[in-house]
Amino acid sequence: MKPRVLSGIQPTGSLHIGNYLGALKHWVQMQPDYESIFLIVDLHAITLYQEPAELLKKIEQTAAIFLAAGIDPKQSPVVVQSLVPGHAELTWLLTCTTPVGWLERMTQYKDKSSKQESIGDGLLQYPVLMAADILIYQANVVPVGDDQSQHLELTRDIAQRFNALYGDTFVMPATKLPTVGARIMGLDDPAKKMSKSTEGPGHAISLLDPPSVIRKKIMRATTDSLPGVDYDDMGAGVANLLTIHQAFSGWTDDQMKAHFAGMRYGDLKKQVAEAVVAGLEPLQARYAEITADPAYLRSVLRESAQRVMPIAEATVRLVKQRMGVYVG
Ligand code: AQP
Repeated sequence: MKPRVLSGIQPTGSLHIGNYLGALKHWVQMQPDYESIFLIVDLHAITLYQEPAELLKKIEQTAAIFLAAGIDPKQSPVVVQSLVPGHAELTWLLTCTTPVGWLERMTQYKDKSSKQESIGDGLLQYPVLMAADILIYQANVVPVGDDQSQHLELTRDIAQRFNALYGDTFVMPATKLPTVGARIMGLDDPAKKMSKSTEGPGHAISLLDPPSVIRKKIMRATTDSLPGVDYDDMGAGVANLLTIHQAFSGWTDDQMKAHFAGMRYGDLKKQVAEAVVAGLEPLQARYAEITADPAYLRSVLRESAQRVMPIAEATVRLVKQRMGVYVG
């Protein structure tokens, strides 16, 4: 039996190179060695208001990007979270055993709630839904970017607490972070992580940006006032550009240093832009093919949900039995 991998992405906007380098790229690489399930977490997306017609479009766009990046749906189901009712059901059951103080401490909650005038309860419960996504499939490994590490720790706390209260029920999932690209920063502000929901034309590189747009965004990226790359005194913007290059090129630290040390920022940016353009070219070509056949994409989503449903139902039934909830 291969260990089971579970991960997901919110269909909240255009997927960017942070989502790709922090998550999607590694999912593709892990497929042969793991039994994988990949989620499009639309129930997470609605913890903040989404324009309904736009959300529907983004769900299918995200699915198409998964396939274009190299997820093989025959091997790894691509599941829209809301098609499997067990996610919401298990969330309620876990909510009842999760102290509210654990949720109020989450950095992402504090960050996102501080930007809202009034906060929906869903934003606070977001990490419980994420715990349910993982625990419902009894996943062994969860590959994510660095920003999700805290939620993964909480998932383990939730699972441990449940197991302690009701007996061994959940597998304890391990976090898997990429060695390069775990936190890609905004091109306009390297103090903030690149994010789908951050506005600004120069903030993120979308996976579907045409080459001319990619080049323009990188040439305008924030660096610092030094003339060129100095490995002993490096600003966050330059470090971010080098990380992006390394994550796409796969060069070692030594290769990077030998090539880029002393290079002027204009030349560095040109080379980073070309690495990104070349790295995204195959994905963009496959995306065009996949979206030309919407019926195929919809059949993948329907069949994927059918495939995972029995696993989800079995876990929910077990959890209910453990808690003494009536299962008939
Ligand atoms: N900047 C990033 N660098 C590396 N990895 C990242 N991820 C997100 N941003 C970066 C990883 O992408 C996966 C999917 O993330 P998500 O869509 O579930 O939500 P998020 O982490 O909140 O990502 P965004 O882009 O910032 O979305 P919004 O703006 O909608 O909240 C995760 O594995 C994440 O770690």
